[in-house]
This record gives sequence, structure tokens and C-alpha cells, in this order.
Amino acid sequence: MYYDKAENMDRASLESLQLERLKSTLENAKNAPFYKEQLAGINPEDLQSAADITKLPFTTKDDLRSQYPYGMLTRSKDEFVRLHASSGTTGTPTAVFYTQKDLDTWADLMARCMYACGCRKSDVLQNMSGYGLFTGGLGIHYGSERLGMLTVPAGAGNTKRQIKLIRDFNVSVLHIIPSFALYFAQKVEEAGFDTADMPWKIALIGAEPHTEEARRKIEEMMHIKAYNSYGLSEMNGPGVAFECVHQNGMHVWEDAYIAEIIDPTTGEHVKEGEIGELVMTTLTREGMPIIRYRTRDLTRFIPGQCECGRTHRRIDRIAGRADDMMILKGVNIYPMQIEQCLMAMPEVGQNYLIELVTEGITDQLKVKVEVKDQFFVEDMRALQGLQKKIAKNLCNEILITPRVELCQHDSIPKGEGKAVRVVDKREK
Ligand code: ADP
Ligand code: K
Ligand code: ZN
Repeated sequence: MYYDKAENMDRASLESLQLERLKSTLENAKNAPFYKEQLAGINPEDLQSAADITKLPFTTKDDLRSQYPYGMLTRSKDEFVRLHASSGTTGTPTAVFYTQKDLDTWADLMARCMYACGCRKSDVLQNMSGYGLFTGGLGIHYGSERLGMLTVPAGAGNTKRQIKLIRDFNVSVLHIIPSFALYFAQKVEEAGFDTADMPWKIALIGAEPHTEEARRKIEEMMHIKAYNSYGLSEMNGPGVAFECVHQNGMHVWEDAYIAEIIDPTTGEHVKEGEIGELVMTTLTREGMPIIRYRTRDLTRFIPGQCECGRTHRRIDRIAGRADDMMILKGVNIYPMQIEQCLMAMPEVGQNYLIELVTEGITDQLKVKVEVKDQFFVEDMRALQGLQKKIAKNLCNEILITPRVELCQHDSIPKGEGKAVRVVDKREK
């Protein structure tokens, strides 16, 4: 029923395994120049339980940048066989290094994730994310092979070729970025195929924030089951937390990571079930352990047990990155609030773009929204009505009335990688 026996370990055993691994991680981390200094006063043997992790200092993205490239490594460069880099969504990228053992551990975790949402060795997986430095390429690829799936390394882009590969090889599992999935569904229809007739069953979607509404839209448009996949290169890449078939939050693999959720301003743990910043510690990485990493991602622990019987706690879908927050007229707004509202409206198509502009002396929020063809009509009054309706729905959610611009479907440029949701054109 599970890929790994660790998945339904009882909590007491899981927590003592965490403590044991945390101690050895600290011991090992002290071999890295950065942690040698950072952990100087800390004796791992003083930790009484995994909860004592709060006594350790945080590691930030800036710490990783300041140690670039080799300051986080615990051993000689000769012991490493691969590197990846973060996508650099929020600034200078950081590099992550893996020994062969680290790659094996990662592939096992990844295979475990895919198994949890129903992938089996009889499946054929097409990896539609970019390869190269981005962990969604090789990370997913080796996990898929580890599970025994026939793996099609299609890479990003070229929708025609993607469709041909899917049909020729009877692809049953897609790994695809959610913003691209919405676009791709449309392209499949335009190429003259019915998405209901495609061989796929399962989509692994992740790498960027997306709402439940966007997931449902992908599922409906593609006639597929879509599972949320969370990871970040600093913690290997994908394979950190994943949805099981119940689609009610992502299990964090607690034998491999310690997850905490903190109030980003005080650094203290939030109450169980409250939203905050996810902080992650590696427990099974030898080459580049990272302790209490501030992910900047906002989520919460979902209280209670999952029906699947896995004992590893679940996190809710990422509400956004702390860095994504926009402040306009004194109001805090997250792009996902806007997406949630748009994707719930039947008239709205696949894509949208948020623009922050300066008009006169004030800042304005502008939202460009692609409208489905059947609603993009000649009738001015109908269009204005739709525009008003969208603005009103958005205002209910974000408490500001944005300027809404209706666009024809496919008119907002779509890149191959993570979607850019916000463009800041404000005068500084
Ligand atoms: P970058 O931070 O430069 O984008 P990565 O490529 O390592 O670097 O991406 C990791 C980040 O991507 C995460 O910290 C998170 O913000 C986002 N992410 C990954 N998976 C998901 C997901 N399933 N839902 C929401 N956001 C995600
Ligand atoms: K196979
Ligand atoms: Zn579950």
C-alpha cells in the first residue's frame, strides 16, 4: 500500500528517528565552513527531542547567497556529482550540490510521492518541465525511473511535439507546471483532439503557487486528476511534500525533513493549524545539510489524520510567498487571492496578469484577464457588464477595486517556466 515502510510509522518512532537524524545532521553540518561558525556553541547531544530544534539558528536565502558557491559543503568537492540552482524567482539564484548518495535519497523520496498519488511502474510519465539547472527536470526524471515508470524526457515547450509523444507512447502521467497546464489543455483542443480521449490519468503539478480553483479547472479541462507537488531546490527540489490520492493537503516526509511553521516576524511557532512561514531542515542529506531554512513560503499544518493512513503531517497548498505580498493603499494583497477569485468565474479563461502602475500620484492595481471566446463578444454592454462583475468580485476579495482589462484568449504572453503573475510598473 505504501512505497516505503517509513510512510506509516507511528508518531513516537518517527519523532525519535527525527531526533537521531537531527543529531547526526548537526554533527555532519559542522564540517561545512558556514555551520562550523553558526553552530559553534551547540552540542547536538544536548537536544532532548526533535522539538528542541527551536534552539538552533535559522538559515536564510541570503546566508546561502553569501556562501556561494561552496561554503555550505560538508566535504571535498570531489565527493559531489551534481549541482542544481534555484530558478531565481526572487533574486540571485542559489546553488545546491548533491553526492551520489544524496541523489539516491532524493530519487527514493520522489518515487514515494508519485506512488502516493497512484503512479505505478506500468505507467508512462512525460516530464514536461524544463531540464537543466531547474530541479523539476532531473529530479522528477530520476524519481520516475526509480519507481520503474517508462519516462519520456520531453522538456518544456513545443506543444505539438508534446501531444504527439503523449499519443504515441500512451502517456498516463504528466509532470507539468500548473500555469502551463491551463494553456496546454487549450492547445490540445485547438490541435483537434478531445482532452477526454487522451491517454493521461494523472498530472503532477507544482513548482509555483496555484489555487484550488486552478487545480479544479485543470482537472475539468484536461479530464485528469491533478496532484499538488511541493519542493524547493534548497531541500533537494520536488519530493518534499506531496498529495496522496485524497487530495487534501501535502504529506511532508518527516523522516527526511523537519518542518516548522513560524510567525515570520517573531520567528516563534504559530499555533497548530495557523498559517505562517514554512521552515525546513534536512535530515538525510550528507553533502549539503541545511538547518531551519526560511522558505518564505506561507502555509499551515492541516490538523488531524489523513484517510490514507500515512502518519506524516500534511501542509496546506502554498498561499503564496512572503515576497509576493503587494501593499496597495495600505492593504495587503496576495496574487493567489486574485487567482482564486478569477478562476472561480466561468467566463474567465486560462491566464491573467497583475500590473501595478502609477497614475498621477497614486498607485493602481490593474488586472488583465483572458476571457473565454464565447464570452468575448461584440456586444459592448455585455463586455462592460463582465468587466464590472470581475472588478466587483475582486473587490469583495481584496477590498480594493482594481482596473480590469478584458483580453482575448491566448493574448497574454505565456513563458515556458514559472508564470510571472505580477509586473510592477510603479514609479519608485
Ligand atoms: P525559486 O525560489 O527561485 O523559484 P525553486 O526553483 O527552488 O526556486 O522553487 C522553489 C519554490 O517554488 C518554492 O519555495 C515555492 O515558492 C515554489 N513552489 C514549489 N512547489 C510549489 C507548489 N506546489 N505550490 C506552490 N509553490 C510552489
Ligand atoms: K515500466
Ligand atoms: Zn494521505
